[in-house]
Amino acid sequence: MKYKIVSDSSSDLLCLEQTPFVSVPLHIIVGSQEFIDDANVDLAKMDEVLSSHKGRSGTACPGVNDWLEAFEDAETVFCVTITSALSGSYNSAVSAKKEYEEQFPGRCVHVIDSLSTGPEMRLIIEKLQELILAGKEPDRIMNEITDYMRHTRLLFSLETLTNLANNGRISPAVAKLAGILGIRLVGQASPQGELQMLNKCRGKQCVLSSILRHMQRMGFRGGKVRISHSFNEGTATELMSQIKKLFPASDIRICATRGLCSYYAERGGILVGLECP
Ligand code: X90
Repeated sequence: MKYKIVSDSSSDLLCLEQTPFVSVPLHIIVGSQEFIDDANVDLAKMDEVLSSHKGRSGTACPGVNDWLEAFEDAETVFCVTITSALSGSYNSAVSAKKEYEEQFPGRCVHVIDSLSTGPEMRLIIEKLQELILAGKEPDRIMNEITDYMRHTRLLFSLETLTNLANNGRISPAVAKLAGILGIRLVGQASPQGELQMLNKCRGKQCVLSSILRHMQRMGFRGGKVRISHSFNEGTATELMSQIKKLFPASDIRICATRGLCSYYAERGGILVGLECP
């Protein structure tokens, strides 16, 4: 085995065809219960436990050993993490890289800070796979992926910011908007990998037109779009058909958020990763 792609579970991706791939789970802790964000996580149960839970809840990123286990025996690893601005996942992957390369001279781990999460990570992973399958060398792959990441964005719509606010992942100014009922927030991943608000919406139509407007402002003219939704397939599907209507050539795929993104995006949340020129 030569190449392997590894990411943390915030990518909402469990497996990949044709290329060795492993997802390393984050953990969601609700009172005395812990949900491991792997293929077996019971998302309906987690949602139920969270909605009746009154106390604290939080998350934990993978530890160094979790990453090492995922690297396994690969010669060259491309490791894609959630934004280092909001999680320790990247730092722990970098420590694992150092340990792995020391222990196995000749092997190499490239850790890529997505400065994002969910569907934008999937775009990066799919591009890595494409470059691997094209037979390119690791240095060339890293150059091309760095360039590709200048042309991907993340937009999202959130119905509540409670878990982000309670865990200190958003600025106090944004956190103030957390409890306003009926308001949905449309935002983007900032260039520094933080959550940045763009506008407030009341109702689904406003969310859809706001996302479409921002996509066009970012220069989207019909490339790849990856959508993750948290218990909101309806809005995701509607967004897909509106994008298709404007840009018939776009390549769009929808999936459900796994544990980590479900916890922070909460019920109704939509995440959109897109390519732009
Ligand atoms: O290390 C950990 O415990 C994980 C912390 C993750 C915190 C942020 C998760 C965000 C998930 C929410 C909306 C999109 C925000 C994107 C900002 C870059 C998704």
